[in-house]
Amino acid sequence: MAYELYYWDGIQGRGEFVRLALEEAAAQYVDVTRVAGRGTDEMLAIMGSKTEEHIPFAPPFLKDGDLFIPHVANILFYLGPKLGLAPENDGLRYVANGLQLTITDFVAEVHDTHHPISTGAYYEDQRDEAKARSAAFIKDRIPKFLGYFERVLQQNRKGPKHLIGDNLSYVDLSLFQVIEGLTYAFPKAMKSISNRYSGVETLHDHVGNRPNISAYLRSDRRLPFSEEGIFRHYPELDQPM
Ligand SMILES: N[C@@H](CCC(=O)N[C@@H](CS)C(=O)NCC(=O)O)C(=O)O
Repeated sequence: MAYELYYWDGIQGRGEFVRLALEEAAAQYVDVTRVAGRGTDEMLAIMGSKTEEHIPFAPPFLKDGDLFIPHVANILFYLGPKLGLAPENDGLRYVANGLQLTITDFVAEVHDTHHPISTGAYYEDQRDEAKARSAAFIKDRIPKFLGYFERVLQQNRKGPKHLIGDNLSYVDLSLFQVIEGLTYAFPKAMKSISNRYSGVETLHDHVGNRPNISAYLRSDRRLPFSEEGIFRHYPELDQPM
């Protein structure tokens, strides 16, 4: 049976981290809110259900049979072994999960660059705070997170091609998406650090050129970045590092 992915229609958002894993593995899945006749109402009905067991708080969530599995890192922890995108070794699966949770933290900080005060308020009503938050994010947090992932790559005893061992994992796919998103949101900042994190850049290029990922990126299943998602481009928030 096909996996069912629930996420807000029309944006990449956090759902994209799950889509990339499903696409790389050529898994059968349904992007439910994009299916005519199903749509966002079906997702909201599950989240608001008064009878379903184990209802999710927020999308993305995956439905596999009777199971609802929420949170990107948790979904990927579940899917990784089934899709052949997790380490074989049990202990290393927790290492992968730790790396993915670091990406979760990074993504939350990306979100806070444009919504530093309230998720529920308009960007325009928190623009000044967003400018201050983005400046600090560019100066301190991008280098700290990317520097960390660069070290993980360079210190991988199997070589710097992957974050863990010598096989592709879902964490590699997620780091690719982080670089895609940062490059969209903060092009000046990212240009100013080009070549600084060579291992991360190589991984990004390598993932983007994988046959299934490259075909997906060119397909209409890959939604464009926009100012509705997590990675938003507001020129006033972007500056060289
Ligand atoms: N920790 C969750 C975060 C989920 C999340 O924040 N989802 C957003 C969309 S990307 C949402 O709809 N949140 C609703 C809310 O927080 O009220 C994950 O990594 O999946």
